[in-house]
Amino acid sequence: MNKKCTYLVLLLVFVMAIASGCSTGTNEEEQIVWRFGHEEIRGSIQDAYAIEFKRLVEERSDGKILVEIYRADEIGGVMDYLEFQQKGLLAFSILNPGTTATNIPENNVFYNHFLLPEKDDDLQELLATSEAIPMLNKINEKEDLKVLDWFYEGFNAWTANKPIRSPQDFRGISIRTMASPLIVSSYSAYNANPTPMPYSEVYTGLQLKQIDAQVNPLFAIEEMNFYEVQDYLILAKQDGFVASLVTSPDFWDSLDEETQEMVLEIVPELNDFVFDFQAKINQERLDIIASSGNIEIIELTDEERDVFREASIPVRQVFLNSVGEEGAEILRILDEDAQRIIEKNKDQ
Ligand code: 6CS
Repeated sequence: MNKKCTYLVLLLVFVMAIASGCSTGTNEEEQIVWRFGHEEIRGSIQDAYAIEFKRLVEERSDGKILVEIYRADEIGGVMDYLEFQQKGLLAFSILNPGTTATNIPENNVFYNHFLLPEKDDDLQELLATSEAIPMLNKINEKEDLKVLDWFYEGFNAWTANKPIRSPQDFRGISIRTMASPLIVSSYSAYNANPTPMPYSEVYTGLQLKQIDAQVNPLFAIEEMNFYEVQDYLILAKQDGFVASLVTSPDFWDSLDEETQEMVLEIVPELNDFVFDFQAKINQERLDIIASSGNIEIIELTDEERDVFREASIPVRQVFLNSVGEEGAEILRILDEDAQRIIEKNKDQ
């Protein structure tokens, strides 16, 4: 959606209320509306999270608060959603670092390849316990994003129109990535031509062969139909898709203590819910992709992954160059904690 259009739609949507939480109704009981934006389509992981958030908030506020969900591209592109959230035009949003790191480079920490644990349970433990997380949240708060939750949507897989088993195979391949500069650098380091473009244009881009490959979690590859227009699905487990539930500090501070407590009680429940949901839906959708007979699935061997791991090492410096001392400390702590958790749980 172009900027002019976006703002016209927004004007329509928000003309009745300037703040993210507006009141409706005239009688004794005023109803409050919270606008909730996310980056994905109906049926996605972010949508399941938003629907569960809506259900719990409406139930626990005894219907006093109504949550309105805005999905991908309904009132703008993801960068618009980031801007609306920072300005408090949305009450809550789900945004991933591929979006927020264009403004807050520290959030790219999750997109350092071969950093996050491969096992879902280890990754979940890392997000729940690492001291790096509150440090990262502090940085976000300075940029008008209050992070309430970081959650996992599954590992990122590649689809391509030719088999990719080594960085050599990426030569001449235009791979669509999100706009975040670190993601772009990661694929340049593998010899590919990273080509950022909006999520909603990827299917057509692949179909028209404007791009040769893309990277996303399995559930997204299925629901966006990317597997229909690609020949190979490559599982390298190089990184994971971590998203955040955010609000704006001003909106948060405007809530009374009881409402804040209600949200803070709901968030860990949502985190558990979405962790189980992502495991289920990613497996189910991998099965759909596999049984379609449309695409060959290649799971890289440990040796093949090691070659990519090696090629990804210099990109850590790209991350370090984009952040200050605090960002460097966040990477150090996250890496150390990930290694410790992997080692501790290795026999489980
Ligand atoms: O690739 C993207 O741009 C998107 N991928 C997912 C799975 N969620 C939102 C994001 O915009």
